[in-house]
Amino acid sequence: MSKGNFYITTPIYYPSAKLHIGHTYCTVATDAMARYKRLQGYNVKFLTGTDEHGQKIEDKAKEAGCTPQQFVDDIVLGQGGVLDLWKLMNISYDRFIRTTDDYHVAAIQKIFKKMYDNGDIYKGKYAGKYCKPCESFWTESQLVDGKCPDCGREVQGTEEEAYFFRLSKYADRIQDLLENTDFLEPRSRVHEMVNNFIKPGLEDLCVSRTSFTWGVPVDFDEGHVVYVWIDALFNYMTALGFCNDKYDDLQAFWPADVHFVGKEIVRFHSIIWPAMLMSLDLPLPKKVFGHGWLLLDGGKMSKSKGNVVDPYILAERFGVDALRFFLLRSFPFGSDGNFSNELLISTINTDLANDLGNLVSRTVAMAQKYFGEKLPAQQVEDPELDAELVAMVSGLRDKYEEHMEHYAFQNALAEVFKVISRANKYIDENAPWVLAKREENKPRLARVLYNLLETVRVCAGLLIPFTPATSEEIAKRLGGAAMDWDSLNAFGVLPADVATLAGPALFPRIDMEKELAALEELSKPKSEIEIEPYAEEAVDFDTFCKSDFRAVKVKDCQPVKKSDKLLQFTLDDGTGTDRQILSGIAKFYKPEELIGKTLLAITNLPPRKMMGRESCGMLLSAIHTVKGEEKLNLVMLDDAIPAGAKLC
Ligand code: ME8
Repeated sequence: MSKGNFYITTPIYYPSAKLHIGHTYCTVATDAMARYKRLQGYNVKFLTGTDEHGQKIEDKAKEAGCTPQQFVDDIVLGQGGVLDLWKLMNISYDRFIRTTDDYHVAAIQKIFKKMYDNGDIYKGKYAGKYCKPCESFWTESQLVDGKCPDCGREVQGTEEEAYFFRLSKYADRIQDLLENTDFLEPRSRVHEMVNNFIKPGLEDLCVSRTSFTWGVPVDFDEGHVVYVWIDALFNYMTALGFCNDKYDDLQAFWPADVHFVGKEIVRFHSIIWPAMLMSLDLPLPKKVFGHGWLLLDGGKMSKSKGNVVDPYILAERFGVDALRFFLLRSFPFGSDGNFSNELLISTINTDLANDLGNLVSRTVAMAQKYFGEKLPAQQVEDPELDAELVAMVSGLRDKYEEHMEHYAFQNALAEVFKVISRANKYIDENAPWVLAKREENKPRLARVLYNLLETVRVCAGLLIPFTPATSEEIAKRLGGAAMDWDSLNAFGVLPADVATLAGPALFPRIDMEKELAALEELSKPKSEIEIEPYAEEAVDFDTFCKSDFRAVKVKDCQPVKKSDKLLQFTLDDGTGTDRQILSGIAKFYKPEELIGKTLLAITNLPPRKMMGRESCGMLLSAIHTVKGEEKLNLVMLDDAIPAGAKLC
């Protein structure tokens, strides 16, 4: 029986560049929450998607020489794109929205018109500042040192006819919502919103643009496109069927239970979004949670700063579950966290390899070594030795739940790992290898191992939201153990004669030094240009000096019939007699562009026949590869150098 519906969303991502570990962080957190709610028995709708309009995308597409639609299609659907990344990271979204989807575009037009009709959107003149990277309008007074208060970059002055949304009208209601309800969390973000944006006076918001076209057209006023944030924010409702017939889930899932968003877009979600919903008399989402950033060297990762961390590389090297786990174990979700490869590796080694991995492999290995496939049902408890572990395991789910309900992933995981450490200590206290020495201790030994297997079951079950594939594997190793929500609050769910299955280490230990060096190597910017490897064999000076390099002038150059490679050169080599050289460069040059040029030839090679014609020497060229494509340039000398001049 479902406990009810639960609707959770990530921000929809700008496909202006490939996504990095910061984007992955938010999506993994949302996925963990969605899986947790499913585990509890909720009917979950998890929405993610891409926010594809706006001037930034239009500009990027222009730079890339394609249409904006082609540009976003490549980043969303292309190899290594958004969909690929979510598949790799095992993101269990139920719906994916693209703001270029027809149903969404038509819905946004209807929504804009509704607010125009109810008087909350009106036409005026916009004169102010615009930050293109943030797609944000600012007034002079909001700028910090004349720059965008969000990202610190230059803003541009703009003046254009535009539509405005009466944000000012909703200032009091929004302030009340923020201050007197738990709509926005963490609470620290409330003070920031109220003090920085509401108290100084909420101004009406410019909600249309005429200076670019890549957006949802205002259908009743040609030339205007809808401000990208209106287009983007309403995705949370159009994806359920608001103002469209594509879906029919609005009744069941709106209002959203929680929107997870990064801290820099809390303003849009906690001021503009509820104000627009108020304008349309729609229920407000129950919660907006503003998470912190993953920082690199103390600063926010961004493609433009060139300091992004590639989730593909990390997932490939460490495994998807290890990466997911690290992101939520290492940083408190509501605050910023400093990403580093050292922290990633040490988290994997400590928690996953040493604590969890060892507990699973030691326990299963001992169960098999001492009893074969199944534990014997005859077991002896020792209340004194067992009580603490059993109590910790039995109380774990409630503690974990308390933290998860507050989006405190790190604390929830800390509770699980306290129990895992306790279980490892329990192994040492009970020394199964000593018990195994005497037959009469076998029933006690069986109970010790049972308690450990039961501990592993509960911990692995509670880890499902974080490490879904590993939890599934552990369930198999415990003979297909139950890991449903109710079973995670009880001790003694495994049958006494549980069958175990051995397997390879869940998380092999990583050699920190070696791995850091390998990651360093991988993070070096790769040139798209490849050059030929240098010769390893030395050539002695005298041999080299025997080569006769001469400047030659091209008198004539012709294609060679039946050859798509060869060009035939007639060259002035300064001797008074023409020299003929054939060269396989037809792919790179048209014969006529070479006539008159001064080239470099090696002239004392023995003559060779090619396609029945004699070639007396070789023309020198420079070769390299760009993105796998071979490039060749003939070495051209200054035309002032006379034919026959010797190069030495
Ligand atoms: O903001 N650490 O899209 P976006 C943590 N299209 N989170 C990070 C991060 C980092 N280093 N870098 C980015 C947008 N993010 C809008 C959303 S919703 C209606 C429209 C997070 O692709 C960032 O905080 O720029 C934001 O929540 C999300 O990635 C999407 O960023």
